[in-house]
Amino acid sequence: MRFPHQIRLALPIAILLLALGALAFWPQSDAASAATPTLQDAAQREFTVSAHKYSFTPQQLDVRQDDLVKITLRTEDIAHSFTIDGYRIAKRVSPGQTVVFEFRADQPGRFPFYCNLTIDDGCRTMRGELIVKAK
Ligand SMILES: [Cu+2]
Repeated sequence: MRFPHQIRLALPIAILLLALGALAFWPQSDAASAATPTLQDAAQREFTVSAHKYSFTPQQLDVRQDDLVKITLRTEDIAHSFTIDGYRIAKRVSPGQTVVFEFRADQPGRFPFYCNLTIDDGCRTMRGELIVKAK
């Protein structure tokens, strides 16, 4: 009567070994590792943009395509906005406030930014440019 007892022990162990073997040969997902290098090449770029009557400082933001761009926006006087149509960005900042936002500069090219608020006529002269250099 020893033999059946040994089988009862051996069976779970065999199943366990088979399961471990299957895990070892489980196909690795290449999708994630293939997509990562592109973004790893990209840098995070940080800018502080100050809006005031009637311009932005700085007026030009230079980044490379796929950079993660982080902008800290503030105003030195009245409310202003930082608007880039090409990236569908429109951020409003009030006095005493700081607005922080991020976007991936995935499209190369030159993108004007401006203040779209109409409270003050002078705001229409507020212009700048985001330049995204192609990879
Ligand atoms: Cu403005």
